[in-house]
Amino acid sequence: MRAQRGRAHISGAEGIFEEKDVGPALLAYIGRAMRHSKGKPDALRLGVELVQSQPLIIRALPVWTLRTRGPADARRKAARLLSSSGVSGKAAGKAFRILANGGMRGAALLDRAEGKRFEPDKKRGVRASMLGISKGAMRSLGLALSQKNMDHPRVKDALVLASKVAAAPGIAAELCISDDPDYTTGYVASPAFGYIRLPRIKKKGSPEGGRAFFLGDAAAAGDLISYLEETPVIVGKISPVGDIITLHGFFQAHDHRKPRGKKILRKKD
Ligand code: WAQ
Ligand code: MG
Repeated sequence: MRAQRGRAHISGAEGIFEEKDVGPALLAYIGRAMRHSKGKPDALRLGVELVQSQPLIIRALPVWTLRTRGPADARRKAARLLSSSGVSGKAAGKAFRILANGGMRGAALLDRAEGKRFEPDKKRGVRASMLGISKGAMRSLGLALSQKNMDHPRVKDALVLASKVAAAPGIAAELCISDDPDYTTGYVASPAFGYIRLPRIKKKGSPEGGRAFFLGDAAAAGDLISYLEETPVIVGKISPVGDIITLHGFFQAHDHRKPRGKKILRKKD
């Protein structure tokens, strides 16, 4: 689904569905576009296509929410998480500047060392597409999120997208800030840490926002783009949804459990 008013992009969303669920899914997308906080669209396009190859089944990233005081604090914490995922300060700084400009439909694709960009079209960015979640995983996710008071279609969509991106070969991390003026929670996601929500990462009313994907291996950019755009991926299992914690507590828990990451984590909040 894609909705716009004039040339301005209002909202876009997609999923992978069984044939019998396509109709209800389209109706739900229409409802979401017509009630969007960015205003009523004057054009709404729906598209349906057959998934041609067997989707890859992946597990969703674990979810955490960090305690943040405001935009400066949330961004500082995002930068710390990115740095622990192997993203240089230079690359992170570039991503924050791109997101501050807003206006992209897709994500910026940057190498994690220098922040060099790899999107074929820098205005549009790279779209993660061909993604979805099984009915069973959707039900478990709804339950797990509602226990923490965060069951919202936006969170589910973002988690599915971030889980596909994090499962990509060669991805180090992702940074996301919504471009909706009313939605101020962003996230950093990485295969090493999971999906870490950052409330208050922008001021209410701000039109800025976007996504940046950080590449571990710049040579793999072509393969990564085709995976993101074309490989069908379905979330078939979820991971735990955690509480609101401090960055210090988060790093301590991860250091303690020695997860997939091989990096040395800094411990101070
Ligand atoms: N692929 C790549 N980039 C995308 C895609 C996609 N499929 N969809 C959106 N973007 C980019 C685009 O630049 C948008 O401007 C930007 O991301 C933000 O999109 O846990 O609502 O749909 O509370 O506004 C995250 C936090 C919400 C959810 C993200 O993003 C939570 C959100 P939006
Ligand atoms: Mg948006």
